[in-house]
Amino acid sequence: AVLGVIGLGYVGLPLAVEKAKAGYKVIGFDIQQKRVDMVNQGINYIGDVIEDELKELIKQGSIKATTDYSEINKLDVVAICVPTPLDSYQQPDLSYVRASAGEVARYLRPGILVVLESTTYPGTTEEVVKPILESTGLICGKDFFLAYSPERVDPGNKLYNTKNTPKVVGGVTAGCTEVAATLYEQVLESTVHRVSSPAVAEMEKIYENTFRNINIALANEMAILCNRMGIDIWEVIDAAKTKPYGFMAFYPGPGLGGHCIPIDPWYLTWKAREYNYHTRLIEVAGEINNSMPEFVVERIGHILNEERKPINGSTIHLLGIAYKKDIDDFRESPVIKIMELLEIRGANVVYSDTRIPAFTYKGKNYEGVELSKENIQKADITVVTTDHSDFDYEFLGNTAKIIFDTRNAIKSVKTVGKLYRL
Ligand code: SAJ
Repeated sequence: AVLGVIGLGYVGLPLAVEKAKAGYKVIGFDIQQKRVDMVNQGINYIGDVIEDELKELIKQGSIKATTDYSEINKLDVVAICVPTPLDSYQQPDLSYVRASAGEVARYLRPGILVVLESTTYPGTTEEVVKPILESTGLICGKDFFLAYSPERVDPGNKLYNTKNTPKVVGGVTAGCTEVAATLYEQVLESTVHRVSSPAVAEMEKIYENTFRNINIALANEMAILCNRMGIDIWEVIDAAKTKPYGFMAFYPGPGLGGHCIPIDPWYLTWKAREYNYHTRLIEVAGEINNSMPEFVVERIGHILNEERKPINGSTIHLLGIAYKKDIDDFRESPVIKIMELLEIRGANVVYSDTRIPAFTYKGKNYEGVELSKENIQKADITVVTTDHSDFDYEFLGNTAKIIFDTRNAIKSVKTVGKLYRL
């Protein structure tokens, strides 16, 4: 069988590799020629993909990538794994999903299975994708099959990957569910959990990510309150974790980054309005999470004030730009927001992040500096914003005058200077 994956990003490429390893012939589709060329040269750009495996699969001819969507007419199955971002009005932007469904419709072949994997609001598969495909005159469930099956990749997770993470599948008809579930059972090692409709599968994914968002917001609110009360939130969480049942530790941080957790709940908020429901908890959690960059900057101000130093003119060294540890992605990273807020206040902000040696944001180029003795000693304060494993925290503890640790990364390290924590 020939399988297609539309969208060769952090979801699509690992899925394409898994399907090819399972013995399928895979065609990857992407609008970015650069990505298509890299895949065809066996060059990997996604952390969770093993480059040697990709090279081997390309050499065997098991995988190829193309920007020519007409090759969809060779497929038995196609998975749509394109981004579902928010637009500038915080509204769902399904333009990539619609465009991909449009291409599939253009080359729709009877008998094909179409699976939407992108995280989206409940109703998308039946209300958006199905009509586009049925505009061809072919009937869903009869002439072709359509299902929703959410991706569950956790970038940088060494334990769980596309292959061994349980998969949820919901088809438009019982037949669609069966066809899709059978495919995943052949491709993945993990269990496949069938649900009665695409909407159930869409909702369970959004629920998973909203669950994380809300709980992180609670941890952040507790951190703000503990700071006012002079209580160490990290000690509180470690103590709460001793409860062997019914408690799940989440940690405060400089804010919520990434392209899923901060974004997905707003898809639900938007759809809920159609049903006259106001998702208050999601909105309050969003306000709390979005307030963390300001909270971090406020704390930096207080700490420098202790040294009789204004933020204005101070050199502030941020450790880590990525939105979470051990990855190289800075999209939606709260650290960028912190940088902006500090620069507005006249600070001289420098950063170190080996995974992100340089980046451009709002037309301005930023270059990282190395975590050297000289750079640390030049800074008026060193802020741990991303707890990358490869930062030398002992060295930092022995060198920095003042450390503000927003990730509890320093933990048991001896510090010669003053150590503050979120
Ligand atoms: N964060 C905290 N405190 C925590 C946990 C996370 O502040 O206790 C922050 C992180 O620093 C990061 C953001 O939240 O900025 C999101 O982190 P994340 O751990 O949820 O990781 P993502 O967004 O890369 O991937 C998540 C997946 N992660 C986990 O379940 C651990 C999973 O929810 C989804 O498969 C994935 O989003 C997705 O694609 O939906």
